[in-house]
Amino acid sequence: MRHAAAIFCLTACFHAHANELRDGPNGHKLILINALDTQVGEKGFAKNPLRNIHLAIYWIADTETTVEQFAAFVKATNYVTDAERLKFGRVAKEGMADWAWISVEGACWRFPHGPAQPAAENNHPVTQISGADARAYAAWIGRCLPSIDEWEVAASAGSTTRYPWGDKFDAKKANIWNGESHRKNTREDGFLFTSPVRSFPPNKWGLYDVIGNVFEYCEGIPNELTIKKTTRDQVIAGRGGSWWCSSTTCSYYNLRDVGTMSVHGSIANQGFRMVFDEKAVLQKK
Ligand SMILES: [Ca+2]
Ligand SMILES: [Ca+2]
Repeated sequence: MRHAAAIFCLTACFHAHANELRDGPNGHKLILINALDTQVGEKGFAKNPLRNIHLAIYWIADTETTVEQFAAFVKATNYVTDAERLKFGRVAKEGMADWAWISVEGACWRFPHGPAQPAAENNHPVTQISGADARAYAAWIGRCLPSIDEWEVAASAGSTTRYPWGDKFDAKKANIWNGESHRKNTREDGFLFTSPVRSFPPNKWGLYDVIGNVFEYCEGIPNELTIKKTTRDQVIAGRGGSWWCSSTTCSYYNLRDVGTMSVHGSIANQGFRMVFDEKAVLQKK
């Protein structure tokens, strides 16, 4: 199997000591990732081939960006998201066929499943956020989104396995779609859509929900698309899968896959996690 062949994170990774936690801007709790030389990717995997990388020091949020945090950004800037501008977002409901997303008028970060459905709760990850919206938040807060490599190193936390806890999926450790199809969700993990951040155990370095809950935007074009000269103005990467991913549909709920989305698309399972540099951490807002 592809993941079984992965050789990842040699000794340098285990010296990262990524356990210092600090308060960052806008309520973000940040985990220190020291500079390191390591490996990411998977042997023979075109989207994310095995490669040596060097990363400078960075801080990464322990959770996905929440509704409350995004609301503070909107309050400070009067920012209008792509879904609000276009007046719709993409929504999936239980009972629909696999892959059958629909456009719902008025779906946006405040009402991710549409205005007729409950409002987004403050302690859930914000969704119906396009890649462009996530970049706008990141520019406001002082740093870009994580790179594909920064996300993978922090999410893996020194692990060489497919999931932070091992190679076998465990429904009690991440929020995905439980069931053989989207016609029915067994709710084995306790949640149909998003879950409050920190509902599941963190990885070894303290990051929550790296697998599942919301798909997390990352900067960088996956390897196979660089060949087609795709640019960051067209697509943005996504990692870790989401509440919508099931074993028979989306394969992205693991530490190695890399997806892509249209930069201005807004969907109920997409969100983001922030990274910060030293300056932002020391001069928190
Ligand atoms: Ca679930
Ligand atoms: Ca996630």
